[in-house]
Amino acid sequence: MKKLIAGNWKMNGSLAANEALVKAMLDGLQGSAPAADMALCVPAPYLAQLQSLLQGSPVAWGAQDVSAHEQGAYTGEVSVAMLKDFGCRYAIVGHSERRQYHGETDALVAAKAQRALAAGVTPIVCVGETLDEREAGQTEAVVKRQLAAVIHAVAHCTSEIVVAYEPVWAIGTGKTATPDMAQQVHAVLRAQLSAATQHPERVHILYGGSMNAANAASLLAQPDIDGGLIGGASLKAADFLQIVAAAR
Ligand code: 3PY
Repeated sequence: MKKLIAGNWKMNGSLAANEALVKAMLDGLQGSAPAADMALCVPAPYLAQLQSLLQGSPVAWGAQDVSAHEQGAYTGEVSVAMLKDFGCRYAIVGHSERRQYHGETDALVAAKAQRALAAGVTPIVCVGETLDEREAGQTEAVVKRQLAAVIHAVAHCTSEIVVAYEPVWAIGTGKTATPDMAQQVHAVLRAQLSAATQHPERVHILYGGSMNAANAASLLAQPDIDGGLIGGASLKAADFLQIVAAAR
């Protein structure tokens, strides 16, 4: 299985900056097949722009969230049908910033994952512990609880999700889990997936949380790290491409 390197632009970008960034990435690929599958998850207003810039390229695109509802009176929400209209292949669900600042629960994240999958959009399901939880020895229990909610909701489609392990204490802080620390948690997640699907090897388990051009190779060398969900470094074409090259 090819690794997957997905950018999470978070709430960054402008029409002009996006165009320059995406063109620099595509130029950097020089028409050759990238070493890893690539995707960019961008703010919803820019999905049309990304569709027009990336269509026909080897880079997929997606959203950073999706509504758990199908349609209707949900002001501010974006439905999975709308994401499909703009060719999205992926939707991040349950990023810790949404769990933390928007009160998203395991049940809501599971409902979003289920909604996305049912419409053919691959959910990138984020799990991860806070610093307090890690220090209290709860890392394994927390990530298993978060993933269990999604597995329960998507049931026999579990092999079609992407999982991203993002320790909350490593997000936007510049701190990264060591490759060993990350691998330990990835192995726990793989074992949990094995009990839920006959094809646990099909599930990309990405590491996220300050993965960058300097630390990508050692993280991606771990047996259960199948790619990365990249924050800040996905806003720099050269850094993002270096991470992709490290995923070979
Ligand atoms: C990070 O790299 O900090 C992320 O949160 C990626 O999603």
